[in-house]
Amino acid sequence: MHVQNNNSDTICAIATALGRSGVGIVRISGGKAKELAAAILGFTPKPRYAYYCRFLDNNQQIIDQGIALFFEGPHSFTGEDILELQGHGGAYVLNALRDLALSRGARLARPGEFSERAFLNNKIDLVQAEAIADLINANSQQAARSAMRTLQGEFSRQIHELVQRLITIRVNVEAAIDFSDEDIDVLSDTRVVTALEEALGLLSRTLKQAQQGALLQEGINVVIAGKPNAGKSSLMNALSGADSAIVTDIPGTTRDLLREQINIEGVPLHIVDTAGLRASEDVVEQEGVRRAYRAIEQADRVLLVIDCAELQEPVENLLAPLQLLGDKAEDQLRLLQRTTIVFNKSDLLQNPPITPHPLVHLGLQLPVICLSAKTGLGVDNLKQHLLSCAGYDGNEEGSFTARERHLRALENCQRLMEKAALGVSKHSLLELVAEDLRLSQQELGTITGEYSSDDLLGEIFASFCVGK
Ligand SMILES: Nc1nc2c(ncn2[C@@H]2O[C@H](COP(=O)(O)OP(=O)(O)OP(=O)(O)O)[C@@H](O)[C@H]2O)c(=O)[nH]1
Ligand SMILES: [Mg+2]
Repeated sequence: MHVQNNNSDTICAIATALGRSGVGIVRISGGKAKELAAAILGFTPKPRYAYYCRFLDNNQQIIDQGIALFFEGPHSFTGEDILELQGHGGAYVLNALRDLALSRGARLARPGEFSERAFLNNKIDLVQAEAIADLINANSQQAARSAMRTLQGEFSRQIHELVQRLITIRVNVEAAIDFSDEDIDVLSDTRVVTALEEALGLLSRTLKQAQQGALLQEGINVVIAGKPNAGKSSLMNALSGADSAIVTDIPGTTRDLLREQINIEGVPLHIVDTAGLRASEDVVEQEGVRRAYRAIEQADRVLLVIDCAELQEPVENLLAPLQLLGDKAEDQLRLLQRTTIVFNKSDLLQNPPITPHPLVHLGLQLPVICLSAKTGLGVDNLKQHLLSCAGYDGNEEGSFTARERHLRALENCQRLMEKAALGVSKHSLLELVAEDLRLSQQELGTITGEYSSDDLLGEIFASFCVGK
């Protein structure tokens, strides 16, 4: 396992947010924590006792009075000795306590360094460490609960179970290679095939739960695009319930990208309003349109907003603002697969279609939604549609927070195991099957941190806040 060479330093950080609050916490972890406790408190605290006492500076002046807690390693969050000083939550007191620890040999902790030490000392694995950051960043109950499930080890438990199953299968396959002269024929042994199928079933359930968790954590990017005056900014305001975008009847009102985040059933939607798509002589507008196309390229879902007055236009005309025609067929398809047609201003129609038929282009069915950004009629429909496009199954109960890198590792593992299963059924060389199984186990190891490069660890912990 990777060990940082400065792991022996004693680290210190203000663990609470800066500002004014009732309580603020300074945290110290490492070999000098006990000695620092004796100096600051004037006595050596017993582990796991709460002391209401004075915090003294190097001249025995009182900085503050509060609660001191001492945890002796390995029975602490980091696995090292930890001193926690809970003082009054103001900048002066907390800075003074931190500086005092620094003057007595501690150094400032890097972001996430406490969690990194907990990982390096085997108190938690990598997914659990990441779940701490996800829990702190969670802004919905669903996201917080799925982060908590990972933190409590649910994700790790499933990964370990998969690893155990893979080890058993590998032992059988390796034995068949080693004793190939003898009478062990693994390929006709249905146990290996069944075990692989069962493991694949478990893996696909884990992947599904992880996808739901990742969705709750990261959400999807939705870009509102269309011709000027179609009502894009009005739709942005209707979705967010705020009056953030300027709406006027002058075509070309929106010039720049405007971003809002909303939560639908806990799934974060990052919504982008864009400039109306049209050819323009105006340089500012031209730049706005360029930015709009760039946003469309990066969107998970594009809402192509069209005025209901164009309801009867042929589909080619309706899609024209997306400039599909100049692109390659596969690019067009990729964009269309991410596109929903939104007919807006339905309040101006006598009989607005309640469930409009999908429009067909290049053999693809494009979903169509009819709504009024002005009255709000149909906007809930659009929200449910976006949730289903995102793949959210509404079942937060079973999900656990996961990141893009976990999903990638699980998908790689799935691919390798399927290849191994195919190898067994086609009586391929056992050595090849064994290698695929070895690699699939390694993929799982990257999730929990058994196989991780220093770069990856650095990247993960650098995104944490200081003091965690
Ligand atoms: N009747 C009706 N009018 C609407 C509706 N949505 C938008 N409008 C009107 O259409 C005009 C244009 O609305 P915007 O939201 O500014 O349109 P936009 O697509 O953002 O326009 P640009 O930013 O210029 O590209 C305004 O006068 C809105 O009041 C709707 O659902 N019904
Ligand atoms: Mg606008």
